[in-house]
Amino acid sequence: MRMSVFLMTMLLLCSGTAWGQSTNHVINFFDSAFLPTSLTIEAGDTVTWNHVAGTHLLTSGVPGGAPGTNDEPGLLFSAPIDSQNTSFTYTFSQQGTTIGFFDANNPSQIGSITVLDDTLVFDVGVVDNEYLPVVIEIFEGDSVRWVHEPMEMFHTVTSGIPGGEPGTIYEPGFLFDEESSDLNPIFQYNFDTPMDLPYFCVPHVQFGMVGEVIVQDRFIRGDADRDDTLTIGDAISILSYLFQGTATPECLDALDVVDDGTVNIGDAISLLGYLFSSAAAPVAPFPEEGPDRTADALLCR
Ligand SMILES: [Cu+2]
Repeated sequence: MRMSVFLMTMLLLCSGTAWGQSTNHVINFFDSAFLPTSLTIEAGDTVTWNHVAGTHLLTSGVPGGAPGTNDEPGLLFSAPIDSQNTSFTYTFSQQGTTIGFFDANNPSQIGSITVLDDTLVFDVGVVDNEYLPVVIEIFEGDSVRWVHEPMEMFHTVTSGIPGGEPGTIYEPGFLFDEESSDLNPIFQYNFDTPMDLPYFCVPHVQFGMVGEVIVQDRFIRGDADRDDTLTIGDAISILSYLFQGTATPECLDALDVVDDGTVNIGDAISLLGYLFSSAAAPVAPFPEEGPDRTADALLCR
């Protein structure tokens, strides 16, 4: 019963986030105002400003904003919005920033777009003398929150392994050593570098109370050779892995160009189509590096 409540909570937490799909947001220009004046969006979303009435000059930044920053008027975009030019669309990829905009024909009209970053917080339950799930896969920048269930006995969340080599992440408590109890029911840790981190409960490790956090590397989809650009070399890398028995790449996720959870010849074909015959671009994370939030068995290490 407790287990199913916990799982339902996890599902609810997960379903609150839209993964992978970009959304278009609309702002309407009226005669002397635009609405809404501010939006909070996800990286990769687009915003379209539409003409309803008046003659406007949509300008990024803030009036008198510092040169060389996103506040500089017109640095990111500048577009007339009037009866001839009835809409303008911009894609926001700058994570974790707020970007201003205003009407240069009426500079008291200012607005802003806040772009959320794409890190997430994942829950691990500390329940029935177990960590649940035992293994959790996240991406660098994400956080894990260990949640001690009420009435559960005293545990610890201790990084490393018993007897692990000193000075490494395997040394007990090298990164963290926290109690998980009714007095300290939540412990949260931010993982900012890729690693495979084992952890354990000091009183119960001999009964098998261990867990693992797999912190994956952010990647660009299609960038099979991890040089941060998409070229024919990436398609060759995919084909070499499939047909020539080259070593298994550390970031198989990057080879899964179409994000169907497997690496196959279709990924190479799709990448070649994008590079040479204007076929569709790879799905996110692309063109910026980022996490892959679709559930599949492929990892990026
Ligand atoms: Cu324990």
